Amino acid sequence: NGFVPGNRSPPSLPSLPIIGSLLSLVSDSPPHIFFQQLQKKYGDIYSLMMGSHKILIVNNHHHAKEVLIKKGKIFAGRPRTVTTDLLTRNGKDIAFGDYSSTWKFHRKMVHGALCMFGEGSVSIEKIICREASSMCEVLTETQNSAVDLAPELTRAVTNVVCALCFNSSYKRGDAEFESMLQYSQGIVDTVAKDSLVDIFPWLQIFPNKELRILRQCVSIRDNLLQKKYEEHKVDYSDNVQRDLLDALLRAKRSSENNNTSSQDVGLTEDHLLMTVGDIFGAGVETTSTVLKWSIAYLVHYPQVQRKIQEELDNKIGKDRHPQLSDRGNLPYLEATIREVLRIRPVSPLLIPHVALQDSSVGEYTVQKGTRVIINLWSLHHDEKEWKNPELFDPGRFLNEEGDGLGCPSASYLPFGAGVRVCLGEALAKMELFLFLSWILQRFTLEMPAGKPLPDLQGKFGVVLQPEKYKVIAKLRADWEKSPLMQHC
Ligand code: HEM
Ligand code: PLO
Repeated sequence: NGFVPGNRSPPSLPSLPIIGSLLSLVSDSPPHIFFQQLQKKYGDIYSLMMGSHKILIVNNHHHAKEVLIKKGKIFAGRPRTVTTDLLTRNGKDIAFGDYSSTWKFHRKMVHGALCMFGEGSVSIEKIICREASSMCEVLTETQNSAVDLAPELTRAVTNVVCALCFNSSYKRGDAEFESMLQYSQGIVDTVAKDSLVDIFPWLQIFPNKELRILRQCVSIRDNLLQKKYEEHKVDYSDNVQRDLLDALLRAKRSSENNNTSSQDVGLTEDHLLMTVGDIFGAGVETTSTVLKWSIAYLVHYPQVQRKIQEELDNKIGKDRHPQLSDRGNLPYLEATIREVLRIRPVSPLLIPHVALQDSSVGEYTVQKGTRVIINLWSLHHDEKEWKNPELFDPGRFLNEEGDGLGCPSASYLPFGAGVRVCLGEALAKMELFLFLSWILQRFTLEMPAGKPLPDLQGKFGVVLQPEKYKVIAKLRADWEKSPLMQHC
């Protein structure tokens, strides 16, 4: 009938001159929910204008996979925005950097460094267990009092990524750690939120509180990164590779010895610093956020917590610590982690992608330069794919017999997919499994008497964070007697 796929424009929101601001002004809902609501009127895939930029919003998994996997390379670009440019020295990092040979090279380097730790003598597992153990000691001390676990969870996660990036770690109360917590929260609160300056860059010339905070926080972060870099240069040796920063330094030196300009291969000091900055930042903010969500849900659903503990008691007992090789034997814990990542995805809109050439999604044409937002929230809350998507039910990830994992829907991409898939997926999964199994083997998490349960809505930003809450970590029956209490 003359229909050619890919020659139609997607439904489009009325293009008002300031539609960008309209999004945040017209709706009380955060963008991922608002974009999900707009599906009713415009369908699963629609476009809108933010300032002069055309944005395509994708709300179902078929189209999402076409963008991320089938046409992954075409949609592998990243937009430049005022706030991410400030954070990354104009896109010299991996996550917000555009598709280029430099970007590919740095992704490969990080991948290599992460693999080295998997096989190397100090395996990631050992590092995570060391931190889990130290965290459990602190929880034992603060037992029975209401505490915000966030700082301790974050310190544990930070130390894992610190070991990976800088071969260092932080003690409790370390001033540098406290300052990192502060600047990082400041960055999360202000970067990549599609605020007005990102839509209308000329607004930068006016005083802007958020931008001022971002500049301040980035400058504190940059000083920290620079310090680590200088320290590494001093005791660097070609023969030992202690961490990611050493791996990057080695690549830089070898390119310099071969007389290739570091500019050409993207191994300038800026690029090195921004790559470690990404891994350090992502390593800290993502995993700690998921741990905070997990604990919030566990106190809301004590029956889920009990079931995980039963599984831990049956499969591991109280005489030894959980280890990575137990992962296959603890399907209910694994299912709970998957359900947390479904119901509260860390990155509900992923990071925007950009079409590097003219292309299409489904039956619609997409012009080069269009920004594509994958609404992971819609994928994870799609009623056609998930029964009662708002309900927290780890059981949905189990097979029919309930003794192993199943795959309930293809509409599940917590780490993205394709060319831009998360670089830390394997690391994050190891951490989530080990930290949660260590905690729940020993402690039961409860709300302090008379306090309301944690809020489950979340604050939208570059990561979807839960609001602060306090819980009580109660040592489980018989734990004082466990041999693990003596030498943990
Ligand atoms: C990108 C999720 C942990 C490093 C991403 C993306 C998502 C994601 C959704 C964007 C994919 C896209 O734009 O298409 C998560 C979740 C985590 C997690 C749910 C924890 C549970 C980590 C960790 C690291 C990391 C621990 C570091 C070791 C990165 C990097 C990118 C990325 C570097 C950018 C990749 C690129 O643009 O090429 N992650 N992440 N992530 N993640 Fe993660
Ligand atoms: C978190 C705050 C840090 O201070 C800087 C930083 C670097 C990398 C970012 C991360 C922040 C937030 C989560 C991001 C990560 C890169 C990939 C990851 C965006 C801003 C996700 C989930 O996509």
